[in-house]
Amino acid sequence: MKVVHTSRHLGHDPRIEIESSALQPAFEHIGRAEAIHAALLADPAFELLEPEAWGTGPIEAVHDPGLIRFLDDAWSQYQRHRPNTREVVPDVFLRPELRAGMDPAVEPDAIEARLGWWSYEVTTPITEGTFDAALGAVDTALSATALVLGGEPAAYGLCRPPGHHAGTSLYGGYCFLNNAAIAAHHVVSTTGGRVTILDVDYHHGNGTQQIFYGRDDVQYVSLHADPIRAYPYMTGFADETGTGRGRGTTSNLVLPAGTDDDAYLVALAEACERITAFAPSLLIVSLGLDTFVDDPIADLALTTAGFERCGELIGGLSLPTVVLQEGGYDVASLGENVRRWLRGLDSVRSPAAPRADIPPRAR
Ligand code: SP5
Ligand code: ZN
Repeated sequence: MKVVHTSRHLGHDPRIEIESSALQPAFEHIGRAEAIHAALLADPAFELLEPEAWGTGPIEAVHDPGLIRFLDDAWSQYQRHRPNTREVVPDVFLRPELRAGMDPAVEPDAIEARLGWWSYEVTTPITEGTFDAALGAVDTALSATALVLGGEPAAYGLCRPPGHHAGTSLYGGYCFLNNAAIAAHHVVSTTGGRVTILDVDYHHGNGTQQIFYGRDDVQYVSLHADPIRAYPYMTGFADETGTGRGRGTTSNLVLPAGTDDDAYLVALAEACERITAFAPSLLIVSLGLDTFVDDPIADLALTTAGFERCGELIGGLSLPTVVLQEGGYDVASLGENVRRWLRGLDSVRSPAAPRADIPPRAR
């Protein structure tokens, strides 16, 4: 299987984050992607490639251009009056009640206010090279997608930073730009096909859900810890199923603490049924390995062998499949968990079959 990877992720280098009301070593750090890279490099079943440069066009098709401008200059604007700040994090947030009864707010000028305008939480520091790393993760996602549109049955994009918590005009949850959503929109807009994003990260992908909530050309199916106890707490409940044209195209399957391999595979089989009913021309998997039994910020109980079974089950859908990295924080096992998940996917696929519903021009 082809793997897209870039060292540009090294630019996003947080050492600390605020989590559970305490200052902690950052859970989302460069060692994660380095561990996955090392595990795939050591296995001859994987061929590593650098991404191409896609520019900001495909990003602006999904995100507010103001968010892109903010990410481009937030770190340097902050340094101008607070020099030598390593990790930049908001102190305040714009809640509508702050301006209740007044004129609606417009994007403010002060960096403290801009941080609280574009972010919704405090666990996602911006460092000096964060924007370039986020652009590199989008290039990685789009390049992996191009491989699959070009006829590869599957490809993996080692995206870092991850993307599924980033919304149209919002960053947070270790995510700045929504790699999977940008890839999905690119497929829909260039091929006219339908896309499913299957999100198996431990956390609900609030950003991906928001971006496609009113659309019927991209299905969003997520398995995640019940938001009654798990981040992002505000979204991901089972009764969120889409709106307008998008009614019925969002599925949230919520899981109790301690869910093990067998119980998880039952839920994943249900997700596969909903995907089959939607009949997409291409599948994008938002792959989080934070469902692992030893993950430091999560409470599910999947094993390395369970991840291989998950890959097999999804491979059984026989859809052209783009796998994009999201979360997973037990760095000691992360590389092997990704490797086994991808080997599972690959083990059941037949060689690339031409698909009638993707025009040859776009492949
Ligand atoms: C991509 C991704 O996996 N983002 C996850 C972001 C979660 N960040 C905040 C987590 C706060 C959870 N606190 C759980 C208490 C366990 N010590
Ligand atoms: Zn996660």
